[in-house]
Amino acid sequence: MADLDRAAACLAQASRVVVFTGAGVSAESGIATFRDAQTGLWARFDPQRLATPEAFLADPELVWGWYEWRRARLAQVSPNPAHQAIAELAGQVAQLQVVTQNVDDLHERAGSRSVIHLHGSIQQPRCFDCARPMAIPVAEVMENGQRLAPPRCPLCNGLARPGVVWFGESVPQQAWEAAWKAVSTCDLLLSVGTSGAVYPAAGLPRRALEQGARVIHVNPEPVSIHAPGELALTGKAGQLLPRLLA
Ligand code: BV8
Ligand code: ZN
Repeated sequence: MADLDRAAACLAQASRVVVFTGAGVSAESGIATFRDAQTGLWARFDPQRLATPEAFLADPELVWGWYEWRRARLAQVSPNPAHQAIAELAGQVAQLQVVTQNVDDLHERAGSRSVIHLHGSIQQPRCFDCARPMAIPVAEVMENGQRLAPPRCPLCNGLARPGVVWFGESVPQQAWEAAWKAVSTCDLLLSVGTSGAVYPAAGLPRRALEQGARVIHVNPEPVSIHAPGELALTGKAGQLLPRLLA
């Protein structure tokens, strides 16, 4: 039985599904992933160097400018067929929970509800000092690498920071607990477009396998699988998911 048929059979038997996504699910919307050597976000900047509180404090204009460029880019793109197929899946299974590592809002814009954002949201800037949410209109167009001074908090004069989880920062407890609970009780985890490089998020598919769920990976790169309950579909999410979830 072809892998896609096996995956579809798994899905047909599933009633509690988690869709776990990474940057690859947004790639066909035109949002650079982290690891694409040519266009990836790492290509121009090393997020591990930039996506940290230390980097922000050392050079707020560089880091704020990088995130605002990403936020301006997001305003110019749309959800792709992968996001849409995931949103439609909610009407086909008894329980569906989307857990994303992405900081974009493309799942929500495709119609997915109650998306768990393990690494926060680029759409929710807040004050670095008092954490007050700050509604900051995004610049129309920005060049990648353009420096921009972050606005100041009207309450305490602290600097605005992106509402994302940086390296070395903890995943928000509520988000982590909700994700852990969903993964611990699902009978199928669909892992879409992730290199599995960043922890603790990357540990979620293993948790699903350990508790007896099936795991299906969707990635154009081959994904090494370790357990009988695991399946890897090689291909782009925007092409495979509409066929798998049809
Ligand atoms: C934590 C938000 C600790 C920001 C992100 C040393 C010091 C400190 C911590 C660590 C350390 N060593 C390890 C750690 C832990 C660290 C970590 O895991 N580091 C890695 C690099 C080794 N983790 C952390 O720091 C986490 N916090 O550990 O806290 C702690 C504990 C107690 C108290 C205090 C602190 C927090 C990590 C969160 C970082 N923030 N994002 C921003 O966006 O700028 S991570 C960011 O990178 C993403 O959110 C995502 O998680 C990750 C990128 O991975 P992917 O999404 O998988 O993307 P990638 O480009 O890698 O892969 C894309 C995939 O898609 C590829 O496989 C590709 O083939 C595929 N693809 C491409 N096209 C398609 C496709 N698939 C389908 N269809 C397509 N069309
Ligand atoms: Zn403040």
